Amino acid sequence: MKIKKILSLVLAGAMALSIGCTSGKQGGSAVGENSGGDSGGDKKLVVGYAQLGAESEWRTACTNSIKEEAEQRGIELKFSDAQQKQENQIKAIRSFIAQGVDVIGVSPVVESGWETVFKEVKDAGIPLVLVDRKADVSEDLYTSYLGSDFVEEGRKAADELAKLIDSKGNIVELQGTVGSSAAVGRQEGFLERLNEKYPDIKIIKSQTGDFTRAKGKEVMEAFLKSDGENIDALFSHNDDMAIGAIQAIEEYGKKPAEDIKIVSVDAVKGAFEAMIAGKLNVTVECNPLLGPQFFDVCEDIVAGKDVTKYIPSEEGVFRQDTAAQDLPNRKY
Ligand code: GYE
Repeated sequence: MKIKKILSLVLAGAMALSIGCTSGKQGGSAVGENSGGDSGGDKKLVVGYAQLGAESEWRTACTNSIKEEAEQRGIELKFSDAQQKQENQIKAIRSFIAQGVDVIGVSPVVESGWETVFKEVKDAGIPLVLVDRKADVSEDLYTSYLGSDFVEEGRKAADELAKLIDSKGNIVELQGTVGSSAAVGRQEGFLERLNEKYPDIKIIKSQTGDFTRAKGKEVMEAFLKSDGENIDALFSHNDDMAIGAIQAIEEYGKKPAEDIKIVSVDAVKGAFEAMIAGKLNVTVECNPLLGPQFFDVCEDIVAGKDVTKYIPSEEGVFRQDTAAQDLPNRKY
């Protein structure tokens, strides 16, 4: 009797073990335990993340958030920086497929041109999560999109800017990367608001500064050269370009945030410093700390849970008058 009992226990144990071992990438329980960190012999969750670049303070915060969170959860992260080039992102995704990762995350530098490679991901049976920026593909090609409502950010920026110039005047616009969902959405929301509510605000110049400080400065210099005496305000699609533009405005001999009002997007620390120095009026928040939400989704997907198609991040607006109080609480 006793021996029988021991034998059946051993058998049950062996079975449990073999289930544990074969619950490969789609296995639920193994992943739940993994998320706690070191879970004995269980398979680690392996995630490939194709970051788009390192063009701004926002991007650095986003990258750090993802790397730190992966480490905390004991997730093996394969990270790639595409230096703002779509072809590099596509290469990275293909290499993640070849390595057989459990989930792929990508922040698409531009919206178009993803169909082929996303289909390859789907054919390989690997779930795909869009992080931060959207791609213009059919919904069956990705599992979830996690990020900001860029159109809403554009609307908020228009309202803030209108307040600063009494709903009338000439403005210039520094756009983000051409064809990126962040730039497309921000411009759409901004224009929508101008058309609906502020007919006396005119955009007299609009050009891309590719989300970088250097380009923001260069393009603002060109705006000032041709229309310097005519510009009442600047709408910049991100803080880095606004910070570059501030330099250009000062070098031109005008006072940023006074002679030329400035509203930008992101709410990175550099923007708070500029507001405290009285050189930037408003920044609309766009949250880059996507690591925790990203790996929550990855773990849920692999555990076979239902995930929503769009996961929004929460965001606010910050103005010059409270910048000094706000800065110590900012995490990026
Ligand atoms: O606003 C900008 C960055 O995609 C939301 O990309 C992101 C944008 C962000 O370069 O600073």
